[in-house]
Amino acid sequence: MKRREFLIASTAALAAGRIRRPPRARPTPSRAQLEWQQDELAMFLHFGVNTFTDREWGDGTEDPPIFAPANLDARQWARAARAAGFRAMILTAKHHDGFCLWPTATTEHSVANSPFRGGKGDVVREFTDACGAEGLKAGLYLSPWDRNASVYGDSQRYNDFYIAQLTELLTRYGPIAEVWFDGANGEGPNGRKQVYDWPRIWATVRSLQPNAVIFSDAGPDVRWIGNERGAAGETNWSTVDPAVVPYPGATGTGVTGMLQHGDPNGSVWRPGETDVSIRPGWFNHAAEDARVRTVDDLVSLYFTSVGRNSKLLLNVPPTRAGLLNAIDVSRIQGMHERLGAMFAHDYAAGHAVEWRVRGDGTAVMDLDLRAGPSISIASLGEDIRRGQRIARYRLEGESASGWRTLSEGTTIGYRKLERFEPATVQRIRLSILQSTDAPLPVRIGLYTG
Ligand code: FUL
Repeated sequence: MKRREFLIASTAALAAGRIRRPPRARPTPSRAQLEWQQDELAMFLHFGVNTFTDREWGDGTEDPPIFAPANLDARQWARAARAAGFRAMILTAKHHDGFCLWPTATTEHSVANSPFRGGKGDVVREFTDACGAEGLKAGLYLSPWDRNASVYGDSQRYNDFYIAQLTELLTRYGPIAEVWFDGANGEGPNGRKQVYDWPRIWATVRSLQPNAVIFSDAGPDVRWIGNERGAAGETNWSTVDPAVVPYPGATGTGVTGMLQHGDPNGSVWRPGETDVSIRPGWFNHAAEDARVRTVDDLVSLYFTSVGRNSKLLLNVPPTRAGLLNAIDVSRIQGMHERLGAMFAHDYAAGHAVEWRVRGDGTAVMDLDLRAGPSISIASLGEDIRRGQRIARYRLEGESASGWRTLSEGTTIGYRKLERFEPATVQRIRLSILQSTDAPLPVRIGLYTG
């Protein structure tokens, strides 16, 4: 359709009140946010004193000598991640127990006082080196809640202490692609109340690692998806209203909905990250070896995260030996192979697409498949460099018995995956029934599944 015709069509739709045009340009991703999303898969590594005490939340009284991984090999982590299609890894440099996996000048509660490499070890260094060697991006988790630090709760002093830790991590180890701030704080009613200086924390990341994305419930670059089950919202906008989740751990009206679904009229680009563990816990517990997620389960997590305009941050925690467990490695490898087979042949590739915008502002894409393959998966994608626009769509297929609806949905964004009953179709039609701005052509991939 020519630009003039399109303008007439969208003006008519606006006049009819079908499209709500925001007052200013809609948000679009930064380069770092775009790359973050295109990576699709990142591996989370929870590792620390909890690995040795078999706990999920340490209380900060652990003795550093208990941290004694005898065969730690970060290259094994990175090789397994890369071979399974992951493009980044994020390590818990410090969890809530306050134990630091690098030799820090800020506390005695660190690897420097453990037997690991005779007290000369640095897990963060081995981790970032391994990421570099395997071509993976490195990310770090630095828990704000610290149950060991004596200054925790003395707000100004702890903020200084925390900034010093962050500064060590962001200046010693080369490029860090993602800095992860969790929102947990389990202090009870009589616990120490710490007021975090988020503006200062975020400004520190910006100045020391300007290309990193900052993750937290409140972004500012990437938001938590709101649960640890591995499910992004079926409707998932990458834009949010920042006032609804003003700081990590905020609980208020609308927080869960904003994290899960975003907001079509949100003023900032803040896509959701879906973090979930391959095991029942975040840390490795040998007793849970029989409960590692199956390949089927992992594939379905891919559909409910990457396939819903999110990114999958899958936790695969190292064992006490300091290695990824063979069961976990075989499951992620199985997931990679299954997905590879599923998306090996795109039946839409090379077929002519016809695109037209109707008088009412809705748009239609027709794809002539001629041969009539049996398909059961569709991958849809918007060009998010121009923002996220689609709010409702329908996918139909034409066979000898006529047209039938294959799937219907709301948002698409970077990637939307649909599974449906296998259908032998000659033509495919995607109708964009509602959008927040002028609809643009969508990437369509069709697979047998
Ligand atoms: C939460 C923590 O409390 C869990 O232990 C885990 O690290 C999860 C990813 O974030 O806030």
